[in-house]
Amino acid sequence: MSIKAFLTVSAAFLLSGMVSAHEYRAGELHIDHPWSRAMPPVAPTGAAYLVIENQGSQADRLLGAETPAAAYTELHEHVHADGLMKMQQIEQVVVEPGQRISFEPGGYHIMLFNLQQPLVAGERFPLTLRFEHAGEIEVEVAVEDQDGPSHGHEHGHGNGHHHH
Ligand SMILES: [Cu+2]
Repeated sequence: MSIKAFLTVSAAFLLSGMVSAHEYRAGELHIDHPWSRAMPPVAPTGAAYLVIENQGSQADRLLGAETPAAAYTELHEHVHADGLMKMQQIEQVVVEPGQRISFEPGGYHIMLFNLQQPLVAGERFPLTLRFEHAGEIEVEVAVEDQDGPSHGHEHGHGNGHHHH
């Protein structure tokens, strides 16, 4: 193997290591890659994203979430209103059998209010998801200094930067 090929492989390995997915299972629910964007230390709020897949035969509902990283959380979605994107609180997120729902910038997210600690890239914090049927699932949210695994379109949310 040439030096160049070796370096390329190493870089690819490092990169994949940094964004390595982590996943969780509770009953028929599959939770993939909870993550949050790194925020400046003064930021009062943040947001957590993840993917919920229902591999069972009955619908379940995400009712809320708790984390020591924030005083309280709300389930949010983004909506178009009068040509503007804005976010609003929702009571629950229904996950139908076979459905896969992505929480991502510009869409569903778990809003973190009154951050109790800075969201520093590379660190993780626990988050407990509360489902109607699956009950409580504790996951670890990876803080990432990037836009996350999905690079879909994004609308302003806090002071997140956007690089392409
Ligand atoms: Cu929000």
